[in-house]
Amino acid sequence: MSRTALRICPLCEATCGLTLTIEGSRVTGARGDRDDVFSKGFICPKGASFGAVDGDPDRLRAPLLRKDGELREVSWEEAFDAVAAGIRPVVERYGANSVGVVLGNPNVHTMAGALYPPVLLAGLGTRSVFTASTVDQMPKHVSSGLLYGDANAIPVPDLDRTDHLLLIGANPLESNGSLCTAPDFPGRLKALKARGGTLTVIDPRRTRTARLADRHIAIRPGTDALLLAAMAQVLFAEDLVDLGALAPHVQGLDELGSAVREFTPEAVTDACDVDAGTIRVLARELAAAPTAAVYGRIGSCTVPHGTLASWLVDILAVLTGNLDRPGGSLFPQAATDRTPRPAGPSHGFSLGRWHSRVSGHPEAKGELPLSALAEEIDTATREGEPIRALIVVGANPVLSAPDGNRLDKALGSLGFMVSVDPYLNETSRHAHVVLPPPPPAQSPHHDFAFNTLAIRNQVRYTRPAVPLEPGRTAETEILARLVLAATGMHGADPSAVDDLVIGQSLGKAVKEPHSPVHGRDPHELAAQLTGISGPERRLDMMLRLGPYGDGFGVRPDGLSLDRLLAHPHGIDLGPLASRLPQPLKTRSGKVELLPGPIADDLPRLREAMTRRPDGLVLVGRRHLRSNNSWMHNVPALTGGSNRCTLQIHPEDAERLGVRDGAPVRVKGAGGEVTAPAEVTDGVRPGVVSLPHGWGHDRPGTRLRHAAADPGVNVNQLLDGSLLDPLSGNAVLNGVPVAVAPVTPSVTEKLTALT
Ligand SMILES: Nc1nc2c(c(=O)[nH]1)N[C@H]1C(S)=C(S)[C@@H](COP(=O)(O)OP(=O)(O)OC[C@H]3O[C@@H](n4cnc5c(=O)[nH]c(N)nc54)[C@H](O)[C@@H]3O)O[C@H]1N2
Ligand SMILES: Nc1nc2c(c(=O)[nH]1)N[C@H]1C(S)=C(S)[C@@H](COP(=O)(O)OP(=O)(O)OC[C@H]3O[C@@H](n4cnc5c(=O)[nH]c(N)nc54)[C@H](O)[C@@H]3O)O[C@H]1N2
Ligand code: SF4
Ligand SMILES: [Mo]
Repeated sequence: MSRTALRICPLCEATCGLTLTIEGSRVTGARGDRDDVFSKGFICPKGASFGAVDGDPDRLRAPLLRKDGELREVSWEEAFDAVAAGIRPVVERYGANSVGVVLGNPNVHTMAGALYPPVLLAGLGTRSVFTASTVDQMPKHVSSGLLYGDANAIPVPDLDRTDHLLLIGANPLESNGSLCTAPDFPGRLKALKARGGTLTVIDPRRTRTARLADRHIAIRPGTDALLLAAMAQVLFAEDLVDLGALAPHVQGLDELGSAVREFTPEAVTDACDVDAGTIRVLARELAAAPTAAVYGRIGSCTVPHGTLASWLVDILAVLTGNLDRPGGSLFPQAATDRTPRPAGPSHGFSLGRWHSRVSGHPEAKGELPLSALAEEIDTATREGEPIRALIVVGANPVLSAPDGNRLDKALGSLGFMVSVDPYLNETSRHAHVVLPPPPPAQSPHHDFAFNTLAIRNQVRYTRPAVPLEPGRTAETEILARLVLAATGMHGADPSAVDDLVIGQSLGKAVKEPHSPVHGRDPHELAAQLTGISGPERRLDMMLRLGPYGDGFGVRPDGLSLDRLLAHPHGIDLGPLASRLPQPLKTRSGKVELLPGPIADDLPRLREAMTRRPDGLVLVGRRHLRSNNSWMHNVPALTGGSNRCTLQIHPEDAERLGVRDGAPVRVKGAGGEVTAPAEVTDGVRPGVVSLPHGWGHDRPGTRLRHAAADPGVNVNQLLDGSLLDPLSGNAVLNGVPVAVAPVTPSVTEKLTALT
């Protein structure tokens, strides 16, 4: 007998609602939930393979503990005893900073990842914090922090209403979108065109998204900040700046105009390899469109001027009056956002409050660059202790961060490491303790992060689709117990962590004059919380205190967990709306158009204007049926065009003597890899492309399918020294490489002859 259950898909940022078919405790099918208020039935091949991802036989079932050098299954008690024994003495002897924490991408796709890492970091008090953000979107956080005073205030393109979309370094037809949560992103782009709108794509590759565009600009990688600065220059020079309703909310317009003056289209054309006339047209089209949205993603962030490019994306929106207006880019308002406080000057955003020990990288948003993790482990300095113990939650930096080989070695040298990970993979194989979370069907889901980035305000929650298998521990409980073990409270009831957070949050809320619960008794409020678990009670609290909440009875028709549970397909909260000046937390209370750190970084951009290196540069790419480093173990999602090949333009291939399908050697500052060539004019001349997340050939892993077609680790080509200085983000795109055909060895030649 089969049944169905709803589950929000955690496999990418689009957060589609799925209807799972379940037989016993096994997920045997998945289709789009037509009644989902947001995704309305959309599903992609990854979502359709939810059952295979969920039921992967290589998923770990029990905790592993290293004994005599070997990882063996143990009980949860034994595992957490080992965690406490591994971490506490390091904290006590060497201080909190000698315990590192690494948080990977899947934390934004689980409830556990949203609710417990903040408590872990606060409780440990370590500054050795590294996340996937610094190989991803940290430049956007820094840009938002500087412009708006809040690193998490990220405007998203109003896809469904815009007349003109300028899309930079993003390929949503493969990625399904990022920092822009939109189920069926491809369908929404087609709808934009169908209603007479225009799509411009800037990408060194002719991607599936670029093929949909009215105009595709194959820019030279790493030069978007120059192109965007030139567009801003044109807007000023041609008197096209029109702030519209934004005028009272911004400061520094004249200074901005002066700052971009020298970035004329003629000055940047050689560096960008885009002709000056085209740059002028791009600027004029943006200004002329009734509404327009500018959107930049991976290709605009993971580059040497990532923060400047991210800043300019929003600057162009401001200059054309498109920030904070329907059809432009808007600030979402999620159901679990904090109670909006009245607009006005605030604390602002600071960078570099402390620095990394070895290379002196400034912190950004409380984090150090993931590129610096290896050196923080393997290098002793006088400034302080190296990292001796490491807590890794849902991260595989051996494949996702630069120079995996060095990191691999560094991890192997740690006194203690714990990984919360469903797989024994390239990173978790180094752990002394592996704590496997249950598969997604056994976990509840709410998108704390992605609802703050969604193109429509809405809220959904799904309880576990199947009960926890015997012997499993919910990831929320795993992380709560990890918090306790790491902070000296090992053995306490895990619900103590939730009670602590609830007590603190309510205690704070009742003191805030703008809170609906101002002046009330926090204990009385806590007693009103519903939910069958600590995490549900926390969700209930956040919903009730949030912008649409019932305010614990103040607004009886407002949101609460009970109300949400009564709407299993979610609750629509309406289209995005203008919100300024409320979201601003700058010291001036305005959008600060030319913040000091940005102005100080412009000379570096000026220098880039004159550079036009010859030689090949490397960019990445994504495939619809893949996800970073962990989905190559699912047969249904591998094969076909989802392969780790080096894409190279026919002209470059010809010049270098590279044949389609033949192995080529790629050499970068951090090392060398060999991959089959894929000769295609889908990449522009001078650019080669390898996808990331491959290289599943290390010993001691348990990824049987992935190991059969391991691919190579593109990040081995990087040495980790290239960073965007403001954000600490790794440069992953536009990296110089040398490419050569692999010359057959004598034996190979002989074999070919026989
Ligand atoms: N060259 C290059 N490198 C890149 C990128 C690029 O474009 N080019 N992209 C970068 C980007 S944007 C990102 S976000 C990073 C991603 O890199 P990571 O942050 O390392 O994330 P993933 O590879 O998605 O998965 C990390 C780990 O999470 C585990 N995992 C899966 N599901 C769960 C779960 O439910 N709970 C827990 N606890 N763990 C789980 C997986 O087994 C895996 O070991 O890679 C970056 N690296
Ligand atoms: N199928 C699938 N979906 C995913 C993921 C996945 O691995 N697979 N990963 C998820 C994650 S963690 C993220 S962060 C998002 C990322 O979402 P996207 O940003 O859409 O990711 P990509 O597909 O890597 O697109 C980046 C594009 O930038 C281009 N590019 C490279 N360098 C430059 C440059 O210098 N300038 C310009 N203008 N373009 C450049 C590349 O050619 C590429 O097409 O996707 C998410 N969704
Ligand atoms: S688009 Fe993303 S969220 Fe939607 S079904 Fe596919 S993987 Fe899941
Ligand atoms: Mo990412």
